[in-house]
Amino acid sequence: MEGLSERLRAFVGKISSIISFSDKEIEEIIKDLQRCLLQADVDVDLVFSLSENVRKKIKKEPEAGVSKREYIIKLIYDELVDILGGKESEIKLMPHKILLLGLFGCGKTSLSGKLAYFYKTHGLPVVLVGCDFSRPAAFEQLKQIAKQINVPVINGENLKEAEKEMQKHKDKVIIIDSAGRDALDKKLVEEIKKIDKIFKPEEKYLVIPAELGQDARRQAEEFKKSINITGVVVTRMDATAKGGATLTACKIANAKVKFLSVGEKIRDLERYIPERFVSRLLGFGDLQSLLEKFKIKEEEVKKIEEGKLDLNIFYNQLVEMQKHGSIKKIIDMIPGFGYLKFPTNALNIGEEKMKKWKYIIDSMTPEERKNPEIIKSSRVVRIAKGSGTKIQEVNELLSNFKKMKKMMKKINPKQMKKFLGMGNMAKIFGQ
Ligand SMILES: Nc1nc2c(ncn2[C@@H]2O[C@H](COP(=O)(O)OP(=O)(O)OP(=O)(O)O)[C@@H](O)[C@H]2O)c(=O)[nH]1
Ligand SMILES: [Mg+2]
Repeated sequence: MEGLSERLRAFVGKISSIISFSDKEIEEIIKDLQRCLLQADVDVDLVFSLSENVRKKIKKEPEAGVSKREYIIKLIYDELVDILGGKESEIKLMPHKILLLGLFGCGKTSLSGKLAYFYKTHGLPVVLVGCDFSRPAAFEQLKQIAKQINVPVINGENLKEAEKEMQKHKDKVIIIDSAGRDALDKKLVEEIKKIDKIFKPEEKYLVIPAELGQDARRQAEEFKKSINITGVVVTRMDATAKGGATLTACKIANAKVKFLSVGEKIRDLERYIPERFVSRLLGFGDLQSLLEKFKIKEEEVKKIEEGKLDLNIFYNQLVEMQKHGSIKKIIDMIPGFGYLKFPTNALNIGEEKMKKWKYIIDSMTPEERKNPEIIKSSRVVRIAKGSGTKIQEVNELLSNFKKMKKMMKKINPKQMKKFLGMGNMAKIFGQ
């Protein structure tokens, strides 16, 4: 993965050093991004559709409080997350059966042990089942692994008997290792179907080595068609630069990647979370704080939409609004908002007062900030004292907050969604 990661980090570094984003610079950014991905063996069509998406969105003006540079990096981050699988896919953290499938040497047997260890460390008991009948040594290999992590193992040579045995382990995660073959031929399909019919596993994971790159797409599609897999595990992520291409190929095949194997040791398994993966690719530190910023804004929007305005949000929104001049003028520009009779004088607050309000809010307990309704007179006195303000000033803040909350409730959610872009109230007021 090093190659792709290094290139992407250099690319993000370059964006950070750009001062003005003219059309020429923007084209240059898109070309650089294409180059990074194509060099990492990502499917050409996918790279071009990603660049089209970026091109469409990149010229949009960022929300207030977000710089163009931050906006562009977040945009690229989102698009990368999308081609690498999008939303993290669920795994079952409860007793269930998992059948592992895949061609020769893709890492099924070692994965059985890694998964067993993973579920054990999540507090779930595990049993391993050996269903590789092609080599006499296969069951021995599985037994060794089971011994290493101290879990029971069932010999699946006689499927019906093994199924009976499995009945005794209903409270466990049952992991079934199967035989590999050179290709997904008729015999392999038949064998897997038989196991599937008798054991009825809830999950059927196709195991794919990361070095497959773009070819993973065909393999995932074939397995999906003949065996109806429920997910993919990509192994040997540590051993090749093609991991990114393999993951995007799975996305094209519409096969959800559940885990990544990143080494030969029993602990070398991690859940696949596209967002985390992209964060690592792009470099953690900087990006984390940037994402945090967007996340807080998104959460604010959600709370406002649900009418759960609290004092923290109220204050942040006021700060944003003060940056946008006359609120009355802004409201008048939005169709349908005039009738709401916004208490605009309650929102146009001078710098001095904003400072005082900040002291007041800082003197409240987290509970009070979240739930200002609990602030009755004795608390008001304490807050005024703590913030060095007058009781009237605390009451004024609380009354403005109430007005704003009431006003938010009058706006219908559709209207709200439309105007709350990335989450600052200034957006409702148009700008
Ligand atoms: N570096 C690295 N090696 C791995 C990883 N996963 C598996 N291997 C190695 O790949 C080789 C094959 O692994 P197995 O688990 O035996 O593969 P298999 O699919 O069971 O093979 P067959 O049963 O013969 O089809 C072993 O040498 C493993 O140690 C990984 O994530 N990273
Ligand atoms: Mg094996």
